[in-house]
Parts: sequence; C-alpha cells; structure tokens
Amino acid sequence: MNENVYALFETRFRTDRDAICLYVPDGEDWRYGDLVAQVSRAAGALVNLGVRPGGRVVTQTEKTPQALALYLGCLKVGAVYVPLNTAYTAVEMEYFLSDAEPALLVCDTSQRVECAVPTETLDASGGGSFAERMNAAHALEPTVSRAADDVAAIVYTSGTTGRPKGAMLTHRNLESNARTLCDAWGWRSDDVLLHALPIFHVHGLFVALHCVFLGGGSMVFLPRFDADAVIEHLPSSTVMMGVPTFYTRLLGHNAFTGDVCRAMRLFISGSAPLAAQTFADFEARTGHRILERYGMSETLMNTSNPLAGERTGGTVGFALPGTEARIADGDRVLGEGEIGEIEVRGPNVFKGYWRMPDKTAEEFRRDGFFRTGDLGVMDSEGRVSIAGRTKDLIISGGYNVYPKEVETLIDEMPEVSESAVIGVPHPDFGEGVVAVVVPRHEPVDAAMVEAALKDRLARFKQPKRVVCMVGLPRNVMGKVQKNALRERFADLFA
Ligand code: MLC
Ligand code: AMP
Repeated sequence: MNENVYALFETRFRTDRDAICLYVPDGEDWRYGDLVAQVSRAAGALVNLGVRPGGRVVTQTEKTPQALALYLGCLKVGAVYVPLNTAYTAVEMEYFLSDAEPALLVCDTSQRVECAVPTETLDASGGGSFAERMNAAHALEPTVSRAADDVAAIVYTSGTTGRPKGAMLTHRNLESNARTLCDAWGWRSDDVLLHALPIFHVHGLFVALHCVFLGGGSMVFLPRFDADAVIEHLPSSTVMMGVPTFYTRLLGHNAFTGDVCRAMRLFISGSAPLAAQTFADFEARTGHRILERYGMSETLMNTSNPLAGERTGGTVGFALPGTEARIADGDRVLGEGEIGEIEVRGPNVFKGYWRMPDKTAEEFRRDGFFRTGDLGVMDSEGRVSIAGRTKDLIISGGYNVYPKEVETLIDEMPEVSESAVIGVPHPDFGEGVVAVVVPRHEPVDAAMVEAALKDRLARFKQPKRVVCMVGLPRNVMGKVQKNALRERFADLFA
C-alpha cells in the first residue's frame, strides 16, 4: 500500500475536482482539479531537475498557490520538503544548504545567491524559472510509493546550544496528525479557512493546510497577515488559525466586531502563549472562545482545548487522541498540580534530528517519550497548562528566537565585552527581544548592534532594544541570571 500522505490528499482532490480549493484575493481562484494538475506538473518538473525519492528540496519562497503546488509536488515524487523562513539572510541560508545537502533550492529571484546547489526561482507573482519548468513539464503520474516511516519533510528548529537541527517528519506523522485534528476540530466539507499564516512553519503548513486537504472545504489564501484583509474576508470564512499576535492585532481594530465574525464557527490559537486577557477580551468582543492548542515542529500538535466542552483561557487543553502527554522531572513522572517538563509520545512525534543521532537520543526517554523543553502542569482531568520553558528560548510573534545565536554574534563585536539576550513582555509580539550588553569601553547603542547583525541574522531575531550595563548579574556558579534581567526590564515595551 502506498503510504505517501499525498496519495491520501489526492484521492480527495480528485473527487472534488470542481470545488474551489483556494480563493486568491487579487489572483485567480484554484479548483481542486487545478491543484491536482499543478501538483502533477510540479512533480514532473522536479523529476526533470533530477530530484529523486529521498532527495531534499529546500524552498525559501513567498506564499503563492504555485508554492503550494511545489510543496505537494515534492511529496508526490517522494522527495523531502525543507521549507525555510523568507526572513533568513544569505549567511543563515548557507548553513541550511550545507546541512540539508539538497538536490534543489527553489527561492525568490531577489534572494538568489551564488551557491553550489542547483537553484530555481519562484516569485511572489507565481512566476520564475520553476514556474516555467512546471508549465513545460508533463504531468507526472502516479504518486511515488512511500512507507509510513519515510521522511516527508525536514523542519529546522534552532538549538539552545549549537546549530539549528532538522526535525525529520514522516508521512505517518503528517497523516496521523491531519486525521486527529480534522476529527478534534470537527472539520466540515463546507468549511472556509481564513489562511493568513506563513507556509514555512508547521502551523501554517501542516496544521492549517492539511485540515483542508483531508477534511475538505476551501481556504482564503492571504499572502500574509494583514488585519484589514482579515477583517474583509472574515464574513465569508468559518475557521481561522493564528498566533496570539493575530488576535491582539484584530482586537486593536475598531472594525473588528462580533458582526464581522457572524459566519465563523472556530478561532484557533497556538505557537505561543495566548494571554488570558486576550482570551477574555476576544470573547467579550465577539462571543467566541478562542480554542488554544499546543504543539511544536518536532511533534506537530500535542494537546487541544475541546471543540465541544469547556475551553479554558490560559490552558492548552487535553492530549489529543492517540497522543500521550505526561509531566516529568527527570525520571520521575509527576502527579496532578506539579510543575515539570512536558513529555509526549505518539504517531505525531518525529523520527529524529537529521544527521544528529546523539541529539535525537538526548531528547527521547527510554520508553519513547519526547522531551519538549516546555514546562507544564496537569490537572486531575488531564488538562495541561504551560508554565514556562526549560529551554532558553524567546517566542516573538510566533517565531522562535534562540538567545544563544544572537549573543554569539553580539559577543563578536569588538566593542562588546559580553551580552545576554532576553525576551520581555511586548504588546504586539508577546515577547520582544532585548540585548543587554556590557561594553568594553564606550557605550554600545542599538544602531551599532543593528549594523553588526544586519546581514547575518533574520530581522525578527534582531534585538528591538539594546541596553547597556556595567556587568551582568550572576549566581554563585557564575551563570547569568536571566530571570533577574527579565524582571528588571519587564516594562521596557510597556
Ligand atoms: C516581523 N517582524 C517581527 C516579527 N515578524 N519581529 C519580531 N517578531 C516577529 N514575529 C519585524 C519585521 O522584521 C519588521 O522589522 C517589523 O517587525 C514589521 O514587519 P512586518 O513584515 O510588517 O510584520 P508582519 O508581517 O506584521 O509580521 C508579524 C506577524 C508575523 C506576527 C504577522 O511574524 C507572523 O505571521 N507570524 C507567525 C509566525 C508563525 O507562523 N509561527 C508558527 C511557528 S510553528 P523592521 O524593523 O524591519 O520594521 C510553531 C509550532 C506550533 O510554533 O505550535 O504552531
Ligand atoms: P517551534 O519550535 O517553532 O515549533 O515552536 C514550538 C514551541 O512553541 C513549543 O515548544 C512551545 O514552547 C511553543 N508553543 C506552541 N504552542 C503553544 C501554546 N499554545 N502556548 C504556549 N507555547 C506554545
């Protein structure tokens, strides 16, 4: 049996050929028949370019229907899809390309760099050399056979120490989570998903798209989150998924009213903590209780508040069916009400880190549970609340920023003696990146840090504020006390 997850999607697409799949504002809508045809052409183009089953295809492209066809085309030919944030600089890309050793890179023309990897372009307009190759290619059939355990995608997540790690997600991971979420969120064939997330992270790519691919319905395919555009399309949508920043930005708009949400049945939030106040304000404004769920690149979705039943602000709900969740402290599994690390096990949990067997082994317990690095607590009914992180990580607007990566670059500045990068409350991004810098002699300002990081670090990772101190607070072991810094600078963005 072919366990390629695209084979499953394709069966559905073919039965719904005439139904609209993508509503594309300022562009042509795509029916499922169009999608199938374009995916088969993308697959043909990939094979013509020498992509073989198991070969990696790295993409750094804007969000277009053609980019979607490229993603599914990779699945169809049995290749491994490796999506990357469009904000990454050429310097950051170099690492990903050397680590993934792809057979092909597809990027925006403006981001094309000299490199040894065969490169094609796909632009925001849907044009570019890859689009031309798609048009010229013969449709490739049938979908290449894959086993459930074969890798379908590698999603890079940064390490708290060292270089980013590629999480290998299998066809089974993608399929099982898609089925679980369709079921848990009551996906309907008449649902219209308002899709405003980027498609280079698991939230916008797998969680959002796969519900539509498997469960049916259509999506309004917005190139990015823009509050005005979202408000314009909400009245014709039934479901939206977003990071908390989407919801705080909508609440900041007078035009965002209960009436605008009249056709909506479900708002889902994840990727970062949804403030209890946002949950309450949203309900007061619209009558909708946002459904919060919890996941990560390595595990896809782990827990969710219920569709029917009590959705509680400040919690991420129950382990999804098929997924086990527990709270642990080292080898000890903790009881209700005790705070510890969240560990998960199930068909949603990834296969391991690409070419990093040691790192993989470190993150798994002997009984197969994966250590998430998130702190949580479980109540007597099994409802999980996130209580913090064991990993030194900042989540800004749903994007992860690893302080270590930023500190390393700041510490290389000749003017800097040492630095500590922290996240503090930010009204728009949830957490804002702050660099606390100890200068060698003269004060160091934001412009100097910005100049040093400009070409080396994606913009969203760069500090939004730089403050100078004569020394960093340390404990008796000599470790920088980031908690003290976070407290001291808690009001920086207030
Ligand atoms: C953009 N900027 C950010 C930022 N996004 N800075 C910090 N954090 C962010 N998230 C910067 C830009 O570089 C720019 O800087 C300025 O802010 C404005 O840029 P913009 O392009 O106008 O921003 P905008 O398009 O409004 O983007 C904000 C956003 C976007 C929140 C809409 O970041 C977004 O779509 N986030 C979603 C992330 C996501 O999908 N996460 C899922 C991960 S998967 P300047 O200085 O140049 O002006 C995961 C697992 C799970 O976590 O459970 O889901
Ligand atoms: P990523 O590595 O980009 O997939 O980010 C995964 C991380 O996002 C998790 O380990 C959590 O720290 C965080 N996260 C995801 N969903 C939630 C949520 N609902 N509440 C709090 N944190 C979340």
